[in-house]
Amino acid sequence: LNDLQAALDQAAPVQLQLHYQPKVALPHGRIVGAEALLRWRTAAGDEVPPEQIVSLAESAGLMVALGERVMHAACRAAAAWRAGGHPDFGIAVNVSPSQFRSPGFVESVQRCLAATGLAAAGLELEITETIAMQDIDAVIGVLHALRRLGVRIALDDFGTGFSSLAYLHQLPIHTLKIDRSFLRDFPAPRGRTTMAELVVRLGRRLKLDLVAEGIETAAQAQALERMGCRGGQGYLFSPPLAEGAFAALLAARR
Ligand code: G
Ligand code: G
Ligand code: MN
Ligand code: NA
Repeated sequence: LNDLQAALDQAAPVQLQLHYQPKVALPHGRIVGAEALLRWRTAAGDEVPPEQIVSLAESAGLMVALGERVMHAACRAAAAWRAGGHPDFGIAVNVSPSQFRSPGFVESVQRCLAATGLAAAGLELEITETIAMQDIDAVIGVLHALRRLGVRIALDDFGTGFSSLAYLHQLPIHTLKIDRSFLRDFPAPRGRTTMAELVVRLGRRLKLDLVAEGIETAAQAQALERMGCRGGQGYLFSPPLAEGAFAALLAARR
């Protein structure tokens, strides 16, 4: 915990880094954006998994500050990539529960866009079912305020939490992200229905954009595209990359 506080205190945050995993159009893999993912290598050289960083930061009351730092860095990078020849590039940023519920959250998003010059449509905030299911009316209010800014909203890890379908229908979101656990048995032998397929059908029925996570094989990418899932992330295309490596990949794919 003291280490995390120290990592946050540093003027030049070399220990805390953002990696970027390409988000691609299916089935071919043209890069349309990226998801920003937190990485922390401690001074002692240990890699701390992002879930652990987030839960540490949450319990220490540091998550709002950390979340703002992440969003700012990701938006700054995305603005540069849009200006540098990828005008439709979209950056996806994960939002933690305490961050989403903090009173000034919508204003902090607005400030971040103003400070980085990123067009609102270039930012997609990823919220989890845990966020979405608590105090649903308040959540819907915040989501509408974010939509009024022009920001996009994705529901992350869909299907792994406890959201009810009745609530899903009410949530003003743009995108459903299909959790990578659903791709483990996918595609299935002919005739067998998979969870991935059910989620894609549900998303299409609700007229949501779909992004499948954890795509590892070309067969998965093709099957998803055939069902109508137009977005994907996964090792088939690229793992999360450090900022410089991601920029190089983006430049090479122009
Ligand atoms: O990169 P990796 O697969 O290890 O990330 C695991 C999970 O950690 C992500 O799916 C995401 O939910 C969470 N995570 C990564 N970066 C961030 C971040 O900046 N903020 C929040 N709240 N969660 C993040
Ligand atoms: O936000 P979320 O928890 O979904 O973050 C995605 C995480 O999943 C990334 O941190 C990344 O390390 C991991 N990941 C990304 N692509 C793949 C993949 O194709 N296979 C597996 N097993 N993990 C992946
Ligand atoms: Mn995510
Ligand atoms: Na996810």
